[in-house]
Amino acid sequence: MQDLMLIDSLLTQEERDIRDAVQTWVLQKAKPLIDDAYEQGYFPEIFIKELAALGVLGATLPVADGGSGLGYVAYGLICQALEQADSGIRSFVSVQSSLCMYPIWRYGSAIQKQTWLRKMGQGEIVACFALTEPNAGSDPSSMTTHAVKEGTGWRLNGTKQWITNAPRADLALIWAKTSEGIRGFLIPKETKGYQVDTIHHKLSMRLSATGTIYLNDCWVDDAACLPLAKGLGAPLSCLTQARYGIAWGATGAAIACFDMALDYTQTRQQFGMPLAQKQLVQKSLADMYNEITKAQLLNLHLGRLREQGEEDPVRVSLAKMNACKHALAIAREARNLLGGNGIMLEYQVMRHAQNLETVFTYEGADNIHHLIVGHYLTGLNAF
Ligand code: TGC
Repeated sequence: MQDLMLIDSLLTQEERDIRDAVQTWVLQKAKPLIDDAYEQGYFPEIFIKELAALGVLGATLPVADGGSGLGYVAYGLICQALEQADSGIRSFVSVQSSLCMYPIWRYGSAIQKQTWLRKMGQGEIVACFALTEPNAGSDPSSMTTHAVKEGTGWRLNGTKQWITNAPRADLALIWAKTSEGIRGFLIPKETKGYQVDTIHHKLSMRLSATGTIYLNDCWVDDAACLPLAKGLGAPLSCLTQARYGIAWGATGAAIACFDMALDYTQTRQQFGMPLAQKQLVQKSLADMYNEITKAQLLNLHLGRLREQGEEDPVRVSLAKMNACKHALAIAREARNLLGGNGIMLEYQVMRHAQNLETVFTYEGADNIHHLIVGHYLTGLNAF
């Protein structure tokens, strides 16, 4: 995509290099497999080791803890480049990095960090983050999954739903109510009483493995509990990390749709000229480009603030809300510009539009982010 506002000049050489490396992987390795994987509904296993080799798992964590020591802007650019391919690939990386490695790094014991982080960064262990339940989505405080202290450990019961990576995960981070508030438990898949079902028949995010987790008298040792995670703020802090990556990722999907629409309308001849010569088409393209540019600048500014230690979940909500809303509109408009061809898998835009329906809703539905921003603006809690 053209860089009218010279956004590249705001990036460091290291940031451009990592983005370009991910874009090259997307073009050479990911794109050839995506259409089939999307249609069949599976996540190509080979991606896991390749993503690890690129250094994108746990990208912002210190190298000593199994990460790549990159800044937030570099991580954002990674998410943007990955979602230009498919939201499912960015989701895999988000869950592994922001929702699983981050909490172990921030809230885990030294032994938990040593046991899991390096292997997760190398793609040897895949993890999932289980907060949402069939009856506790936007309101995770109403979760019914609970852990009861028993001997030298905890006994867990409950059900978690819509869990990305769950069918493939070697390890699950389960959030459960305890007498001490909400706590996080690291549960290997072999643990007795732990069971996963794959959610089939999705019409969105077909490249991503999504599951339901059942905990039936699942007993784990005290060592499985994240010692520093106490209360709902802990899982929500992980969601802040993931939502930040989603803002960049959704913008990447929008870029892919814009690129396709621009290319298509420049080559498709109707009424004796390229579609792109029509005023209505140029207006659409200019509107799409405008929103992408604004989202890129907002995401970049947010990333720089975070690199300076300016953490604020409300800012992240604003960026997630903005990027998802406009990316979805751009994907739908790209589908419109491509006419009948827009519904075909080979033209990508419908796949992105389908994915963005999920991205718009998960890890904080659009309405939730509006209410978070509304709370900030008015001081009044509408939840
Ligand atoms: P509230 O009283 O506002 O907050 C409780 C405590 O948490 C703190 N906090 C945050 N901390 C860090 N980051 C954030 N984004 C935070 N939001 C709140 C808050 O300061 C407070 O701390 P403290 O110390 O005072 O206790 O909690 P509430 O119950 O009123 O809820 C507020 C609300 C609605 C905004 C929150 O519940 C929310 O964000 N809901 C949306 C939940 C969501 O995003 N769910 C998706 C879960 S992801 C998943 O499990 C499946 S999808 C992931 C995958 O792809 O697998």
